[in-house]
Amino acid sequence: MSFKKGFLWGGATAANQCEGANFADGKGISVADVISAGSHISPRHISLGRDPAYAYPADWGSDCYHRYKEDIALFAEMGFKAYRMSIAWTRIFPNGDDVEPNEAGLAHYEDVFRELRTHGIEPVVTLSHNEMPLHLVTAYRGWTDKRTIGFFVRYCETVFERYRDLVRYWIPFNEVNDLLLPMSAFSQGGIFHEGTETFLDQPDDPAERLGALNNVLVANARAVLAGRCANPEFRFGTMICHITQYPRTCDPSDQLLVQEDDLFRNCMCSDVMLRGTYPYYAWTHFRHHGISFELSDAERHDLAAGVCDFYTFSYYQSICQTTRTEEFSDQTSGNIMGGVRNPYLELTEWDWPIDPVGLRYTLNKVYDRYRVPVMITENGLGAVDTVEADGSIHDPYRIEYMRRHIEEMAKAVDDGVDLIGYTPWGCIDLVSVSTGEMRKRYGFIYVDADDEGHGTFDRTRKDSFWWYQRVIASNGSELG
Ligand code: BGP
Repeated sequence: MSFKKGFLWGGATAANQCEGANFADGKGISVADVISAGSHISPRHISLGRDPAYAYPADWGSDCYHRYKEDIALFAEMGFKAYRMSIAWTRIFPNGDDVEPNEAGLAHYEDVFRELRTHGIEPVVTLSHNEMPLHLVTAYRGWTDKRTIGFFVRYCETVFERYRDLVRYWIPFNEVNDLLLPMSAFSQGGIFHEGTETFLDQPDDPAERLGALNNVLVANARAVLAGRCANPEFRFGTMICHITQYPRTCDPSDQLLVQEDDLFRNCMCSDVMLRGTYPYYAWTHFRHHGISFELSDAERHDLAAGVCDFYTFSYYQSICQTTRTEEFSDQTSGNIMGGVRNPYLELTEWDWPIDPVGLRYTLNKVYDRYRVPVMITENGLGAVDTVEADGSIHDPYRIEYMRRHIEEMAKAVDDGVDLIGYTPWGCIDLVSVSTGEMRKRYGFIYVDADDEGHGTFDRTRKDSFWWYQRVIASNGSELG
């Protein structure tokens, strides 16, 4: 086992899924606050306002806003070296286009970062994790409007200035490539189409959506440039939802299909963010799909100048693809997108394929492509946990999932990949983004809350808590 000294073992959350306290201290309303509760079988509902017929799980989350000191103490007890979290944009600029920031929001995160530092935990901070101010959706149509770039950069400059000595690692956008899919139009693009009912099934205008994504990529570059002025020590990461793909057969047509889709979905955004320019295959794709958008000289310049420093990605699963759809029709679900079933892989309770070896494959792929340090900023198993009569929670399935993934990470390090950190998702139980449920749990720490937000919200250490504590203490060499 070969993780480097100072390896950033930790965990990850996002404000809208764990903070709760949705209307506290001047916070504005965000896109996450109008996406209703749902379940595995009933999709989350979207509207441009709060509909009394629905409940909104962002209202309660895991109550981390109030309990962050207790939570950080638990992270420290596990031995965390890093904690990936997000700032809710609406706590800093409640409407997004405000001229002055909300001091209460700024003060809150300052307290959180100081608390982390007190425990020797490095904050890794996402600036936009499905938390765009709703006002930017209704007044500007989200990222379709270039003025939104300026609003985002002002927000970034504000937090860079305030936390310049407290935070070093920044991730401007969570899973930036999700906007390549229609289901992220609202939550990431701030685009609401008349007739939208649910998160999973939104009307779509691909040209508008990809134009919005271009504005996001320009905003990312300008955030990097602003950050370098604020503090040259800042380090900026991509965050790609990497859906690793395999051809279902060795038919060369399946290989080509995967090559094309992998480049577009998994590589295009990080190519722009790390190489500073759109790759050739992007323009081909745009041309074939009748997509064009405005990219000024200044934007081209900033994309080239404001490249990121390290590569981060989420990894939960892999999928197969095939041109032989009649022969292989079995589908699996997954993070953002599913695919054709891989007969060699088991599925989680939510039908996501489990593929630890694919993580080693992916780490080698992305490191070979970019040759910058790599961090895995999300990975984990969503599962239902049972609380025993004595209050204990035994989660051997989670330990097994993570053990197998960490083993493959170690092999990737031996392969030569410069892996610098691992922050598995939902280190403390939080609300699922795809289903809005609480029962789909990822945490090492159990939160006593149900899908309706009922419960004490008390925290309990699961078996995986003690296991991960040993993993960190041994720098990844004790995985048993
Ligand atoms: C990623 C998101 C996270 C997280 C994770 C797990 O796409 O960045 O916010 O939620 O998926 O997905 P889910 O919550 O649907 O289980």
